[in-house]
Amino acid sequence: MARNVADVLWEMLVDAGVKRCYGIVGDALNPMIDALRRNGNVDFVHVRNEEYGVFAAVADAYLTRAPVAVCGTAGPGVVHLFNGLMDARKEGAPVIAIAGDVETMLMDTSSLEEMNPYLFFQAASLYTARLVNPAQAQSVIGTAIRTSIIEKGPTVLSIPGDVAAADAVGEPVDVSIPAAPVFRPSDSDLNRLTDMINDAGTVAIFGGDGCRDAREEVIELAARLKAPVGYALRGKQWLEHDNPYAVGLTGLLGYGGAYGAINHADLLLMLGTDFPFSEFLPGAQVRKVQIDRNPKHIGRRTSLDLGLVGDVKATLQALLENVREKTDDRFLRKYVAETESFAELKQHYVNKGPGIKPIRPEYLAATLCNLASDDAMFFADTGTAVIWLARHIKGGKNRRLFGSFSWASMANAAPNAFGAQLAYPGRQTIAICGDGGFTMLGMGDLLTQVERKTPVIHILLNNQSLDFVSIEQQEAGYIPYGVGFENPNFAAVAEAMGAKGIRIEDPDAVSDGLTEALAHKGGPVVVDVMVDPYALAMPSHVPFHTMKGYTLSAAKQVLSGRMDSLIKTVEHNIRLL
Ligand SMILES: Cc1ncc(C[n+]2csc(CCOP(=O)(O)OP(=O)(O)O)c2C)c(N)n1
Ligand SMILES: [Mg+2]
Repeated sequence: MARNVADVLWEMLVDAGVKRCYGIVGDALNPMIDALRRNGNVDFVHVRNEEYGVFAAVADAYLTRAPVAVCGTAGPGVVHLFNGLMDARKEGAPVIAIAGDVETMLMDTSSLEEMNPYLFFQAASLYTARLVNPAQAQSVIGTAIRTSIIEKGPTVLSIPGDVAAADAVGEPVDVSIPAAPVFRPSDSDLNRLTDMINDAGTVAIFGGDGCRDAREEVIELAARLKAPVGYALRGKQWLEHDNPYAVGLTGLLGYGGAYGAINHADLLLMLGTDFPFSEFLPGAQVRKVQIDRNPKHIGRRTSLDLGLVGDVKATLQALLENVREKTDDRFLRKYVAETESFAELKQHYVNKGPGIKPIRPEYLAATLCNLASDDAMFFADTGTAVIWLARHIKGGKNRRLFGSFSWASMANAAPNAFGAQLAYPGRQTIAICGDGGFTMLGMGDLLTQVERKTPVIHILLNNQSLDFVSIEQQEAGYIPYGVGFENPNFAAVAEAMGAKGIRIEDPDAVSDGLTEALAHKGGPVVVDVMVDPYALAMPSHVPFHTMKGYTLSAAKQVLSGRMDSLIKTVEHNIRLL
């Protein structure tokens, strides 16, 4: 049998490091899947929903930094890829989508399952190509691979079945991926930055995911400048653990002294962060410098005194050669002390947890954190799970914390954890899921996990509501509406699906239930935990409009006769309000 275009595709993807392709087959993809089978080097991960496959691929690609393929067949299969590809774009994951396309003779005739991939993928994809001629293959596949890896995001190859099955043209080509280039600002800009730092009385650092490879340099700079280090959620796992300069997170999930430090320093260094909540960043009273490898991030969240383009690691390495040591550490000590005192407040429901029913999610998360292994990988659904992950799951050198932190889609945690488990078989992998998120996407593909025997531990926050939105509604001054639903016993559902199910209703059972779940081998576990739907988390800094919203919502709830739920919220959170 002659080599066809689909063979070329898999040869090149394997050459570039692709080990898995998540997706669902279909007419347009059949020649592609047949070539994958013949190639033998790519694990085809047959999922029940393409979207689950892409969220799995995002975590797989983000954690391993290797490209991961996903596929969906023409039309509806392709459409199911979209949400996950947006996530890949925002989280910076090299995912290559193979989108089935209608036969070339049917293009632009509005035929069955036809759609225009250029228009459809425009918002998500860094590069979209439609293969209409076998002679394009090497060049467009190479471009998709290199773009995805170097620019860290999704690309799309839209391939009609007839082109995939057509004879290949030309000889096999190697896909050579250059190692990451050294990328830093010019010497003259670095000199300006050095002068600004040397002139400043107090300096604070605020870091994001761009500090992934620069932890040592950030800590060295903080030590030199006596600078408190705050972080965005995506910076937490790189900057918080074992860091005496760490002062917590800012934003609505915030804790510790980060907000104060960032807003009261003479000079703020924003490193590798595109933190979107501008109201938590200082105004003109603080001089601001931003360093990021992506020029689009520079200056779009707040005004800057200096914006530099480069990798945080390479930039700080160069900077550290010239920047002078500061001796006064009072600013640093003030915000480290504030962080320590907020930590006590944060512990309130953890300490009281054993005696409170329904179970406080703080207690659940903190217990999970203590029982999990040092190299556990944690994933949180968008929803209240992210709050508890941010506040009560401690990172570590070998721990990983991931979620849909920048795209903020629901239902990401279970597929993220599945992808991570395939990438790192046997490593402890924990998905903290909302009941809304799990029933949206996770539950159907629990069957995939049962078949694959992936030992992912799903911790379900069973609060019978879209709790995060309920909090948001109250924050904005609305009466909670459209947020409640009824649940089955998820442990029983899991057992019926062939997984292990554990139901926890009492705080006394939390520790044993989690211990049992963490020790389970040979397949997925679902821990169905009845948690307090009225738990809410206040940030360390509460913006005025948030307080105003709560007061307004409380007033409306009283007037509309919903005093009961209001009393419950207040009763349950009296220490935090
Ligand atoms: C796909 C999608 N739909 C809707 C939203 C808006 N949203 C954000 S969090 C959330 C609630 C999540 O509920 P659940 O999974 O039960 O978690 P909880 O907050 O209750 O713990 C919703 C509806 C979203 N982010 N993504
Ligand atoms: Mg919920």
